[in-house]
Amino acid sequence: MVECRSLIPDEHRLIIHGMVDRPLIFTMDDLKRFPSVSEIRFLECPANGGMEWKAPQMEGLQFTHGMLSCCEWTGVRLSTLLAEVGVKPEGKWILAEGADGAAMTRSIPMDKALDDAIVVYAQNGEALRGEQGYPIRLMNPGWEGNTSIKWLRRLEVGDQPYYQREETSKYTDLLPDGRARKFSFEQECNSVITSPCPEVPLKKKGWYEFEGIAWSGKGKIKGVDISFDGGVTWRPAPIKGIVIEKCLTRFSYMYNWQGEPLLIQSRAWDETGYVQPTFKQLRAIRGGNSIYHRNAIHTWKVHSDGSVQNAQLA
Ligand SMILES: Nc1nc2c(c(=O)[nH]1)N[C@H]1C(S)=C(S)[C@@H](COP(=O)(O)O)O[C@H]1N2
Ligand SMILES: [Mo]
Repeated sequence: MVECRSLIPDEHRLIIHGMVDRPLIFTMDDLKRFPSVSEIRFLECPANGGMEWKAPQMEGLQFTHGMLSCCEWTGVRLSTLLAEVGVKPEGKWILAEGADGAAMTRSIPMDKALDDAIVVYAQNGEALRGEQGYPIRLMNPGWEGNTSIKWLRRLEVGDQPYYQREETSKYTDLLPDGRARKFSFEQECNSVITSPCPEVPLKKKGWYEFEGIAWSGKGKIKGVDISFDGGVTWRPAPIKGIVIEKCLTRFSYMYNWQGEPLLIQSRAWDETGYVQPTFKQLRAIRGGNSIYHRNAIHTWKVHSDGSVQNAQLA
């Protein structure tokens, strides 16, 4: 086995500069001396389900909703580091830069940086893995995953957004009138039924616990409804376990299946009152050119043999 590691933690540095009083270079030791926070948060790529805007294409939950995770992140609040360097009054945006070959960059508004953004060095109690940004990454809770820059090496404070590739040609949504939605940071309320699903068919008649997950980048999940007839009628699905803001939240519903075909859907809403839209409602405001931010109510078609298929209703 060849060990392939691009960064040595002892040598890794985070530089914070630009419109600040004291530009500073932080070593990993420096970062670990600051007070730490540990928070459970989901992380979702805004392209999750992006193949599905035009038609159901992907035969499986992993491919319609799999760009999503939830774990405990540990690190230093970005606001703590910014207090150390002293942001000048004109500092309103931050360019976050990774140390990968692409030196991936995103512009982060100062409000988020001073709110709940974290420079993380651990995930589920162990050092970040290489794929997740070792030794440090930016974590923007509830925001599109693309903004959580891995292998973080530089933060530049400026007075306006930097309009980098990942926020112009990518991660914008082309609307029907030709304008583009940009800086669409928040991952809006979404949910999906995880069992049954194409990978988890129904094997025989009888009682099943239909299960799923719901999440919102704006806070806590308040409730979830489940439908068995493609959204004609809805029943409340009990929430399971602890509800944490910006986290995956479980729901379930006991169902006695007797071989009838079903169109199963879940519809979640969050503490802001935002309700997950139908596909029709989402298309009415975004059109059909988008790739990102497809948080519409999802449909699985359950056939009488128990197999489950990805479906879309007009
Ligand atoms: N430096 C750097 N950071 C990055 C990326 C990258 O290519 N380079 N990919 C981004 C994208 S598009 C997403 S969705 C998330 C995925 O994070 P995960 O692999 O921990 O799920 O990381 C983001 N951070
Ligand atoms: Mo992504």
